[in-house]
Amino acid sequence: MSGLLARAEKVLPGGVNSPVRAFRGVGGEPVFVRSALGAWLEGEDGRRYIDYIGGYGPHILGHRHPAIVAAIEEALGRGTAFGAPTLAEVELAEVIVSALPSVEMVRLVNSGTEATMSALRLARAATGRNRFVKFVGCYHGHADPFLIAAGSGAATIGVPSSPGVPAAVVADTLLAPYNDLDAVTRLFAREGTGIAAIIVEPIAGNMNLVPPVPGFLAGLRALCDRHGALLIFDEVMTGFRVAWGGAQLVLDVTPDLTTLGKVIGGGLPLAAYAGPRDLMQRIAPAGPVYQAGTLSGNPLAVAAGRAALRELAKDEDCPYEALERTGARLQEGIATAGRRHGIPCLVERRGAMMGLFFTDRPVHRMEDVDATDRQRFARVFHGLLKRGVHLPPSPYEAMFFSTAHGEAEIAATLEAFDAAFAEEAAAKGIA
Ligand code: KE4
Repeated sequence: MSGLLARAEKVLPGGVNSPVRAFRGVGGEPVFVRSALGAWLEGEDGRRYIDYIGGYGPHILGHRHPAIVAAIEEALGRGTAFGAPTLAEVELAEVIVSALPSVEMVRLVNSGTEATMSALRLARAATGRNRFVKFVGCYHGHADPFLIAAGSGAATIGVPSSPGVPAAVVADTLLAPYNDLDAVTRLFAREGTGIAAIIVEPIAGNMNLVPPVPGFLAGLRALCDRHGALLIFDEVMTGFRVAWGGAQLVLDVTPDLTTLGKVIGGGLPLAAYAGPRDLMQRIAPAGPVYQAGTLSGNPLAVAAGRAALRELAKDEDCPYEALERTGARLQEGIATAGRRHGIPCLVERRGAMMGLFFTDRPVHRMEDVDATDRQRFARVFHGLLKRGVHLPPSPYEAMFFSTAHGEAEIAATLEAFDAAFAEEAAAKGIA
């Protein structure tokens, strides 16, 4: 173990401040990052890596985008946290409202966890019901009600349902396999009048990238309409990542509430929950549903988020069109390299997020991900890392790329994949 990790583990559980960073999903020691710029990370090890973690989502424009840096510096010149309303947070909320037809009002918070726990509280208050449906492998942050069969980091440490969460709390959490509309239909048949909401990642990104099968989300919408439950789209990851606005526009299914994060904070701590006026007006102080936050709407985070969305909203040189071109080349290049070396792999992609699975079978739900060759993922992960390409350190995490991933980064990435696959094929005696 390097001195740095040993030192970190003395004062930080696992040496990290978020479990997935500890490399438990792939083995080995994490790279401690000293700085980042564009598509590149620079490690304390003095090495440079093409970054496909992307901060787990925020850095769709690359690290230290000049417009975001300038916006933060300008805001810093006026202060950091006032505990008072600011014009900037109103303007950010107005941009979000303009981007999402399902949204009339927004509440800014500091993390995706806060956004989803607050959206659930609101749904329970609005319906007078307590039960809700989540999907195995979806991750909605670490608030108690969601920490059962969770994805993301919870899946890498083998405790998708955490100790410390009272059984009474998760008694109201109903589970179904992702993409299994029949299972949800049966839950409503059994519990219908007691279910406040369904919360779902419209494109799942916390069991790696698992897209919805045709009809799945529309089916959830119909079930909620039929039984008077609310549909919550957790777009913390997909919001403004898969398209301007988010997955709900691409997939043409309208949720009752939406949670957002990552991209809208431009790399600083900012998230949101949002929806129609009649629901959001129930939130204190407009209504009785309490939710608060000392640093909510923090001026630096709001400045970063506004700058990011301003860049993403540009028509000329549309970032989403560039990301689509980059994504198509990466996806095809990696899949081709897999075929070339006889390594069965599935490369999923939606917009600027991508999923890599070592399997020759379809992947529609968590059990399919569990059945993929996760040991191979770990070996290829390290084969890429030593060649200067840093994927998220887990077979349960999606890859993120940015507008800063240009020709050189694409070429170097595909070269590293080809070499890593060749190395894997040779090690496994694959002709
Ligand atoms: P945070 O509380 O970590 O800001 O957001 C929780 C969350 C909620 N909803 C979705 C769809 C999310 O993807 C997340 C957080 N995503 C993970 C990445 N898979 C965070 C990475 C980490 O835990 O360090």
